[in-house]
Amino acid sequence: MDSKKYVSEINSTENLETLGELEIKYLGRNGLINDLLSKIKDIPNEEKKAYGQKINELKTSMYRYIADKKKELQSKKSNVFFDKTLPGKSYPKGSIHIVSYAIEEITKIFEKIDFIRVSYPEVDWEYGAFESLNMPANHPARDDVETSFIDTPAHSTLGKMVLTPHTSNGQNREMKRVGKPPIRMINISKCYRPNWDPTHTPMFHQFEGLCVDPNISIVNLKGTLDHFAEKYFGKGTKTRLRPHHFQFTEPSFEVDISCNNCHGTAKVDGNKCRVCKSGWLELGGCGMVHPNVLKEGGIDSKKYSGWAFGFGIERVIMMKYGLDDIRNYYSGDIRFLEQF
Ligand code: FA5
Repeated sequence: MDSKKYVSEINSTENLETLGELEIKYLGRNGLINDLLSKIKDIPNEEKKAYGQKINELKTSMYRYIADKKKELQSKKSNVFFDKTLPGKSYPKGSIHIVSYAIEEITKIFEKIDFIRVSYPEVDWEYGAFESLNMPANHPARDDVETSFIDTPAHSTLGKMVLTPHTSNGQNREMKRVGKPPIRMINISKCYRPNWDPTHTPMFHQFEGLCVDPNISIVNLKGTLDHFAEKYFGKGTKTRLRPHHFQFTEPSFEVDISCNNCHGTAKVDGNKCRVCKSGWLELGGCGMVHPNVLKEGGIDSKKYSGWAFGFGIERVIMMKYGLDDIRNYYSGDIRFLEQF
């Protein structure tokens, strides 16, 4: 081959792509060098040695020219002018989900006052979800219209498997785990109920507080709720208890917090507050742990007393930011989620 031809071809290449093509053309599996080597069988024996040497020299020379050209083109590429003053490209930023963020905030508030964060199963036996909580077999919440049952064989003593409708199933487990009070639990987990409207989703989260020790009273409960309300919703937020009924607490209450929009006055600029209409917003349920629940957890109800509460995470977020439809949290609509 005319050596001038390949040298000028290689030297006149202006980019790495074309050089790559030339490398294949000369040195590739079906390239010129291999083609010449395959012809060695047709060369007379006495000329074979010289022929082979010539091809090897050609091959080495091609390698060298290609390698030199490659270096030259690469160094040209890295010398391309780079303007440091141009504005950078902005990439979309991710953020943690509004519910995960609230879980972190709530955990921190309770950990600071010595509560231990636990997360008990979201699939449990009827015993944990109802029986251990003083809820007899005929309790309406145990109906399959209210609770989702898992289609597996029932346990001989613990009953059927359910998707837990509340985090109160953690009470019995925590009493048995700790054994001897003091107990200060904050149980955060997923719950399931067949509901779908602006304030209810089939899957939601609750956080459940449980405190058991000697001489624990409603005063401790109210103090803890006030502390949480101020830390989570802001200074000056108050709580109030209204009598209610739960099977697992006696007495039982519903908890309200003062509305941050009207500061509990029910009026804004002389008009009815559009957020609460009454000065108060409902947070969830609470009460003094029923003696039967303590007994079932292996705790002497004559020696110890306790309180418990259970609130919806989606609900507290709604109240904090003045949102009106919790279904948006799970819509996957980035325009809604990226606001937080
Ligand atoms: C209970 O679930 C009781 N276990 C709470 C409790 C615990 C009382 C300990 C006493 C002692 P309730 O059914 O009211 O209570 O639910 C509590 C909160 O969960 C509600 O206020 C609401 O914020 C939230 N919640 C209930 N159902 C849903 C749902 N489908 N979607 C979103 N949040 C819900």
